[in-house]
Amino acid sequence: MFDVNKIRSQFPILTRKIRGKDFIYFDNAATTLKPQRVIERVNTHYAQESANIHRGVHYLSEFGTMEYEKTRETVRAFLNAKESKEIIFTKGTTDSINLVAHGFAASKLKAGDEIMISTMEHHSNIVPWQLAAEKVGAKIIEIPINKDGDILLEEYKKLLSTKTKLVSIIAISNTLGTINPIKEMIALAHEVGAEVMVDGAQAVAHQKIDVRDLDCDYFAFSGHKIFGPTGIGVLYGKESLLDSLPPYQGGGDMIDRVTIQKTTYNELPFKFEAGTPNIAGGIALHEAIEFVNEIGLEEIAKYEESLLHYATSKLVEIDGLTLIGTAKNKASVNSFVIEGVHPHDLGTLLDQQGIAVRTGHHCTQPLMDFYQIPATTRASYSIYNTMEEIDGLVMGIQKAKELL
Ligand code: C6P
Repeated sequence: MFDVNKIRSQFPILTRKIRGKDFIYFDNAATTLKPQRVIERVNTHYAQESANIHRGVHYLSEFGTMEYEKTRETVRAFLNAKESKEIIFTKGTTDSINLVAHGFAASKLKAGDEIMISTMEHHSNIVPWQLAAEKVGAKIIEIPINKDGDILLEEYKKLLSTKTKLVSIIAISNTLGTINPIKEMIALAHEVGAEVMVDGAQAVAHQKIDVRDLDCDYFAFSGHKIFGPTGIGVLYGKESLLDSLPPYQGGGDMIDRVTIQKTTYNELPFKFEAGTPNIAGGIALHEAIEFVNEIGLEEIAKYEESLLHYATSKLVEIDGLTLIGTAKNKASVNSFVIEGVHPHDLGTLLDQQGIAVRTGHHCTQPLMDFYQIPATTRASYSIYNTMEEIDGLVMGIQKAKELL
């Protein structure tokens, strides 16, 4: 049984006051809060286990290596990847996408090739591809959307061709909440021989991901958006494709043999993991994923759907409020604008009431251009949020409206 109070009790930050008020956190798409077990695992590492990994023969180094590699296996199982060597630890989603984009520019793209991304991509899934395209003279092709925030699948099909070398697509939009039909999009891209990268930053904490069922070639996510630490993320890639990419960065751990003139590289996954990694973050990511596994992603999705449904029904009753992102298949995000109210002013007034939302372009400026707005206010929900908190948000918005 899903018990929101039991879940809330595991997040120490939820007991604190912000500006003298009960803390209501609706900025979960930016980062999730951390449960006690994740905090403790980071603490224990530094207090009791501090050591570098993959290098030492002493006890703590070997222990740390074992724990870090345990997380790799946890992530493999979580994503249903075939091999744990297909799981590369990175700093986060941005880093994972840059790794693949760098590899594509260095070894797979040539002038005239096409990279397809949609209007709703996060800047992290736009700029790395622009950098790659600029290096070789490739082109960026935009997959269009409609005003509800749905991908136009028929247009997508028409845009795909043998020139398409890569499609990189957001699984769930951080701004609109749209759940994209990625499985279908992947299959269509494969028909023309393109590889597909999925930006899973907003997906992993909200829906079950099975990379083999999706048949995606690369999948990226960040630990901090799934109740884990910042500074640790994941790139999944099919083994043969990761093998075909050159290293991203040079340094310790990614080498096999170094001479002054030439280096041979380590095998997967270490070929892409140069330098001392975020050891504590990697180890604690195991706790975050186990936390999610124990609740169950189906239960999480069901509860969040009820939050979204309730919040949407309440928000649309507010005079002058327009939802941005009204796709049928949506995850727990409400972006909106209110006539005569600037999102930043609203965000500030909500903050004074202890309510955290995000305001701005949410790192999706092309999407703001598409809707011809400078910014939205975004409330994004997670498993510890309650219907009462949503009532608090609605009241907070009403109060702010009266003041503005
Ligand atoms: N979105 C938001 O408030 P990093 O920073 O690398 O952990 O994640 C980047 C990123 C990539 N893709 C998507 C879909 C994202 O939502 C994000 C992060 C946050 O919406 C911060 S801008």
